[in-house]
Amino acid sequence: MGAEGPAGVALMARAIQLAERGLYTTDPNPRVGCVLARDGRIVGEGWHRRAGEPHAERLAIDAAGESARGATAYVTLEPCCHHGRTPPCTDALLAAGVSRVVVGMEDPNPLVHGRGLERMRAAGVEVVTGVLEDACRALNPGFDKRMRLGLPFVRLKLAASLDGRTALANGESQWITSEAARTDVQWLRARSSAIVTGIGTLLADDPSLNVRLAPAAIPALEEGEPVRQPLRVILDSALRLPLSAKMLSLRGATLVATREQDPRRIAAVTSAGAEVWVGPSTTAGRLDLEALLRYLAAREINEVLIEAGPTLAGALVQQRLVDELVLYLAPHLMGTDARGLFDLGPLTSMSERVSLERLDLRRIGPDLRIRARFVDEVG
Ligand code: AOF
Ligand code: ZN
Repeated sequence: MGAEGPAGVALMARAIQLAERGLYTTDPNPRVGCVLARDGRIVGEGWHRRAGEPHAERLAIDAAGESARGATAYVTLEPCCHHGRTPPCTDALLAAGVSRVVVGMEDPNPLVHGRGLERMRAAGVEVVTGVLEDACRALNPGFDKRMRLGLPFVRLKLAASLDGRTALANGESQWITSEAARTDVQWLRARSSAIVTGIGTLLADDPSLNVRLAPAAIPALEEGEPVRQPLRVILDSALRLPLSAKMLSLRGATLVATREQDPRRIAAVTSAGAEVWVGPSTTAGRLDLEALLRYLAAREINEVLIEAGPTLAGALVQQRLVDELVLYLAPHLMGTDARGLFDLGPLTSMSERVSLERLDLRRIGPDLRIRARFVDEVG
């Protein structure tokens, strides 16, 4: 810990802005920004763009050149001290002669986790931590949770009418929300490492579950680079996936999570272009959702977007596996027998209510968007 005056805090705010440029491209790496300043004046800036490419600190040092000597580095994440795809940033900062390092948060990666800061201190560099920590942490909810708990950050996206209905009793459901809300969802997809849905939704809608934003809409992409497609994950206990499902012919990978072990069925789905993961069952004989999330985290999946019907949404909420709810509400009333958002079963006492907090409300075109955190989220 240590104090940082308003000028320093403003420089960290700038580093956060830089880190945000990597929102759609750094996966599975964290989004990181770095500002080098001397006497309060910025002499170099950098942000991490893509795994395998240089880290934020390296780019800021290169931009500053000789001016890095004696400068203060403002970094949203603790500088790494390990050899990953790229060499340690601690060594680069020391070689460049940086004399102070101000960081937003420790790197939760067990390979770093405080050791980067220790190394800088041991070399006589003044280290200040925890500056705009909450905002720095918010850059990487998935990376942070995966590194700490071996689970991805789970965001549940739902759309309903103002009376909380998602489909008519006869199942008719498409186009509840506006075009503007659906574009907003495209940005949620674009930042996610994986999009999860259930086989019920797939059989009903044959969805694409892909990102359809133009590459030019994502400034971090260079000329000719395609938009990153999140892994599509289908929960399909009995392996009912039709081999003609639209998403199998789209760019990006599809993973089918199942309990079905029949090698012929698995081979058929595999040859149609999807990967099959045979997961464990719960005592209730359902696919173990937590085991699936742990498996995804082990595959470096940081942020998961769930786009599902009331059965899967209810099961995930009941098992406390969801971190964030993003709910779009369209200004319609859909009537008594229409389907609800979550199958949670009837509660018998108010103490069983599921609570949310930190509500954020915005208008998206003609619709409302509510974002909120589940109170007893795991992470
Ligand atoms: C930093 N600055 O800009 C980033 C950091 O495989 P590598 O070499 O890219 O290393 C990835 C790890 O480095 C990642 O898991 C995280 O711990 C850290 N990311 N560190 O000092 C950066 N992107
Ligand atoms: Zn680094």
